[in-house]
Amino acid sequence: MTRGKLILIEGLDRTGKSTQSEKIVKELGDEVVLFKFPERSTPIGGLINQYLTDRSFDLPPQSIHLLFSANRWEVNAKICSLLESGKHVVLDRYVYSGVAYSAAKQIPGMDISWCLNPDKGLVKPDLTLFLSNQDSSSLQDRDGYGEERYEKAAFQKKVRETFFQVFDAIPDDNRVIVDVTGKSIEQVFDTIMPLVRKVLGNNSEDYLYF
Ligand code: ADP
Ligand code: FDM
Ligand code: MG
Repeated sequence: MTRGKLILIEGLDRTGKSTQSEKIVKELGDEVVLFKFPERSTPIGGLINQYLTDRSFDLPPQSIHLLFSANRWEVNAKICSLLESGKHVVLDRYVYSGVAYSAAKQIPGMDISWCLNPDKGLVKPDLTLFLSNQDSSSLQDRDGYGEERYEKAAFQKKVRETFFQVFDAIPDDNRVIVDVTGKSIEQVFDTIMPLVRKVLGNNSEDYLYF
């Protein structure tokens, strides 16, 4: 049996990651399992959820960074065993968000390399689709924007720049920047689904790791 493939949907807040991840899973049915990071249902995920939604619950940037990474490690064994069993896994955010949001805070010592370290050893996706909107300010009009800690225009702009620095720092031949500016949900889906199908069709057995 060939192993399943790991597909990651990345991007800033409200670029359509969850919408597109869910559409991929709906399209492919039983052969794929969806995970969303942060996974808020675990013990560590509960702390992360509190940090994101309750401004009176503060943590040092280093601590929350390590919790986001620990949250990925909490779920890692499950993801790996699904891949081994031949199921494909779709991720809604993962390591790149982890590094970009923390490094964007520009805390002395917390550079991209520091931020990546606790994620080293996690499986690298067979395909990463970064949903990129040229104008992050237009995203503020979408439902729910501004409810959580990082949803502020100035910080989002910084995160966008940092994502591209992270992409320069972490080589990945399987990463595609998808320009979603002005595209409808269906137009984005029609752009990404052929890329997903192509990756699912190749029979590489080796895993890549961060
Ligand atoms: P994310 O998971 O990246 O934060 P969502 O998928 O939750 O974003 O989408 C945020 C909001 O924007 C939702 O109300 C969704 O229906 C809407 N939306 C998603 N993609 C598009 C698009 N291409 N054009 C217009 N609205 C969109
Ligand atoms: N986020 C997400 C991080 O800061 N680090 C991480 O490792 C991950 C996975 O959490 F603002 C941020 C990004 C976003 C917030 O994400 C919650 P969702 O996709 O809106 O649930
Ligand atoms: Mg989402």
